[in-house]
Amino acid sequence: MELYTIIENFQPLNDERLLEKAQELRRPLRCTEVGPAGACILHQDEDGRLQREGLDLESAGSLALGRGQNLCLDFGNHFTGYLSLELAGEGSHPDAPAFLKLQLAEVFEELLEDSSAYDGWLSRSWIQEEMIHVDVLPAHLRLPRRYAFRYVKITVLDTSPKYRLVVKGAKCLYETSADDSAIQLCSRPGTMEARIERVCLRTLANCMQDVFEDGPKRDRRLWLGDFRLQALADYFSFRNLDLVKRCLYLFAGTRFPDGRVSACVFTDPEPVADDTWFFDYSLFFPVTLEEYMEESGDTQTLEDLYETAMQQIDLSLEKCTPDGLVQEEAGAAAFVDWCDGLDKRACAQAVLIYAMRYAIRLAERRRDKEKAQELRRQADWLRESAMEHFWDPQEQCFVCGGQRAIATQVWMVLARVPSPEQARKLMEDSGRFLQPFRMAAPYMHHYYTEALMETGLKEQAREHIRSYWGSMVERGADTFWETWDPEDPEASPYGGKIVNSYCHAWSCTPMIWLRSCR
Ligand code: RAM
Repeated sequence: MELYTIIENFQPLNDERLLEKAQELRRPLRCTEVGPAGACILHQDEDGRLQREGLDLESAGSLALGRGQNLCLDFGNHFTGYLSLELAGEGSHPDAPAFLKLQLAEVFEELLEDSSAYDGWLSRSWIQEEMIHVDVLPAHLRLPRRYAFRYVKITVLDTSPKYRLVVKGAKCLYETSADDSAIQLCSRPGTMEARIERVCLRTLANCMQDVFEDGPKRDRRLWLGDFRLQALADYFSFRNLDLVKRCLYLFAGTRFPDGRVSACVFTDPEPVADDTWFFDYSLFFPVTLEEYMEESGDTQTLEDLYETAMQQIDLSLEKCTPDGLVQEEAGAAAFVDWCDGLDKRACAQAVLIYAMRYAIRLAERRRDKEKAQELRRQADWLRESAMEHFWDPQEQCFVCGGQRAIATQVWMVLARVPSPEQARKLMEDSGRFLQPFRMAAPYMHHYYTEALMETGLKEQAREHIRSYWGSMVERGADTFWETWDPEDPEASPYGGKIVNSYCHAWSCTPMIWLRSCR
């Protein structure tokens, strides 16, 4: 499913005062220098099978590489940062440039993929791969791009018959805005939960940069649905509240001309709203603001952003039919999940009702009684319509466009559309809705887990965390992935796994439940 919009001559509505506040909240990143922890060489055996030959670091640092040979470095964990290499020649004086191919990978399998075979709808420019000429040796080569990686493969495309190349050293300048100095694991050491918790923390830290990035490999920017979950996870871990605040101001500071909060904001060279709007994402603005208020009690921010928050609800209500249903077109403009063919109307309706609950709390904080009351009335109206239109009393579940999708049940439960008894029953039996519209991204699995928790099914929720997120850990994840379907490990929403992100912050949320001991 291709997911982007292009609006001709899009002119975002900028509020300079809010953008200035966002700029004032910029902080220098924490930088640490790290080196590789291991090395290997990849080569094909006589039967054409790929073999991985391990090397100690000392031998790797003196290995002379000629045409077609390679060296892979393993940094031992996932990092977001800058790579530099110490290169030298061995043999006669280099009489021709060293021509290198560099591949940086978050997971080892990425190194084995053939990037030229990628033919998806997302730009191939995200593939972390460079061809570089080094004219003079020895050289200190610092790559200008920031990468997200654990592994680096250096292939010598050519030197000359007179010399070979030696990679004497490698460094990564690791950057994050997360301070992990006071972090301790909450889960029992040695358990799967502890392993999941550790991976969650690493995932969030590596996405915490100048803003909460969705993923440091791709798209490296602020997406609202992702940001809401990152902010939540941050409250249970690094508590960088200034970063949350900065992102809230960015979303409010640059919007659609009619006031809608964009699905995504670019921050460089200047903050600017993307011309993409998702019905559900914009509604996470009031949700995220309310949760931030709960953590911070920062009344000035509420004062500055209240209007924008309320406007998201009002504009969404304008997209409802007179009988209290989200219009078809608006429903189709919701993201919900990377699940092909999912009818999203009911989910969109539920997200609106869910967001209104948070907006009511915001209105109460502002002592805006009239608004709170009006919102309550409207939410009841939407809830009744949802029940009338989507609830199937025979089957005791929600049906949208003939589908009994898990996403629909989950969002209706979270919106508290069914009664508590109906909701609990739905979630107890949620196994019957898992096919055919399977959840595709950990983002949807987060809301599934939340719905289990909400209905008091704590053990089921924990079991889901252990089995779903645990299956990524079992496959060696250092950080959690953007999309993962254990039943279809090769799936990619983009038409090729090589552009998938393997450190994606919306996947780090089990720590919310695993760290509730804080
Ligand atoms: C992906 C982004 C992000 C998500 C959007 C909908 O491209 O990486 O995580 O919010 O799509």
